[in-house]
Amino acid sequence: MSKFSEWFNNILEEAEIIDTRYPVKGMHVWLPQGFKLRKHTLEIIGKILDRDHDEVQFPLLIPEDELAKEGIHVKGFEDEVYWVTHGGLTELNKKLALRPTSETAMYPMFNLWIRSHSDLPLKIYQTVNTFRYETRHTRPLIRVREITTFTEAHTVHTDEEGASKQVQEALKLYKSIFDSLAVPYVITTRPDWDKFPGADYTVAFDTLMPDGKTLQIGTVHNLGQTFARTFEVTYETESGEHQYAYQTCYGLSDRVIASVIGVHGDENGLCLPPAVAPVQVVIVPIIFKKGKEKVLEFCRKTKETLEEDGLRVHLDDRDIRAGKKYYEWEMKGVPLRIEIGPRDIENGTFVVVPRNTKQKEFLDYDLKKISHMVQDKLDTVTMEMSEKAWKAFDENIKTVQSADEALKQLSGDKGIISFSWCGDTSCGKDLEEKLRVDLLGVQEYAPEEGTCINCGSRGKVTALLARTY
Ligand code: PR8
Repeated sequence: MSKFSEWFNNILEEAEIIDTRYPVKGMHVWLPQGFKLRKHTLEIIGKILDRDHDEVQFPLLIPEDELAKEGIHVKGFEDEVYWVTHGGLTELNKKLALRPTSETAMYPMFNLWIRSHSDLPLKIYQTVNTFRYETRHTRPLIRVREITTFTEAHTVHTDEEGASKQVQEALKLYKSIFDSLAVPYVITTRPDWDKFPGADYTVAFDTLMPDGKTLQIGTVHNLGQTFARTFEVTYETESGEHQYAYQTCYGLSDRVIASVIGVHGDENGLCLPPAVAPVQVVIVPIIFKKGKEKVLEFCRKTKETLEEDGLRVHLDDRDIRAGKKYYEWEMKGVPLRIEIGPRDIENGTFVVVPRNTKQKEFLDYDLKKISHMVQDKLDTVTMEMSEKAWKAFDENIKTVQSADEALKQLSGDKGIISFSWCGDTSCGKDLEEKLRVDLLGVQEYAPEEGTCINCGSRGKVTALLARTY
């Protein structure tokens, strides 16, 4: 196990995010702290999607014949599907699949819903659990067999242009989601051999974990007309003709939360962006025998005021050493600590300590302005976390001129490697095999004039490769 894996597994337990001891491989229990983190993350995702998608919910079970309808799609998922074969003791006439994703659950319904061009575009999403019998090494949140926060959006358009515009729109939405979480990313168009089963093309977001391996944290697929033809998703044009629609879909998973934990964490534990932290501010009273009640009263009033202004605050008035409290809340990743002691009250000040820098600062205590001041500090924390994460990320993207140089880089710090590629499938696959890496894909807007680092012919694109999760 790598050092990062060990850190990751320990922090999930110590910070009470999930319990991995559930007796089904790849399926875990969300604990109260983790559930809050999950809830706030989903709120961000939901808020952004709600701008122009409608939320819906489809059943978990998909009839075998629907799942099997789209040949390429089912081939891509056939070894990952869990099946329900019995209802009690009765064998079912038709097996039912636990959804690995919901195209084949939704599109037969789209066939019923969509009649005319005026029904389009259709843009929906749902946040549900999906099941994939992953055969590769499972890891909590990163590769699970029950994905518990699968947020899948599905859109339908009258024409090709509508679908490709939607892909760009989805990329924008996902950028703003990851930006809110201060998680850096690269966006690439996946090579053909790695696209979503049934898609015309797939565009993916990848971030970098501290061990130098990339994690795919979101994907946007242009489905063209493949599924529309299979499921008869048609509409009537203005002139009365019947046409197949164009579709896209895009999805996020528990990996979004894994990336927040992995990207920002440090040797002291979690470091959570304020937007998703279950507790945004912890108040630690500095108590001496004398004046204890007064300090507590100040702390309570501060908590009340901050909460009234919409912040998530915890007052830690346990009768234990302040140092022990600091350690615990740092480990849990609370973005800001406030300390109030008798001397602060005397001086009309209070202390703030941001989790990301741990630099103590004295501020003037004014109950009327305190929420504003604290919010300001939290905004600074978000900005600094984002800057730090992007800087580390950018430093780990290296351009190489040869396959040997790529190999050397991968055996050291790993990270992401940018290189000139001819774009040929057999060359790309050969490179993947030789270097034991994944070709993430082609970077957008990066036409390249160099020489392909593998076959030496003309480089047509700038591509990225990395060791991946
Ligand atoms: C679709 N259909 O399904 P996708 N554990 C955790 N996260 C995972 C796992 C796993 N086992 N497998 C995939 N993901 C499309 C789009 C509806 C929505 C995450 O696409 O198969 C990955 O981050 O690419 C992936 O980008 C995302 O789910 C969507 O899955």
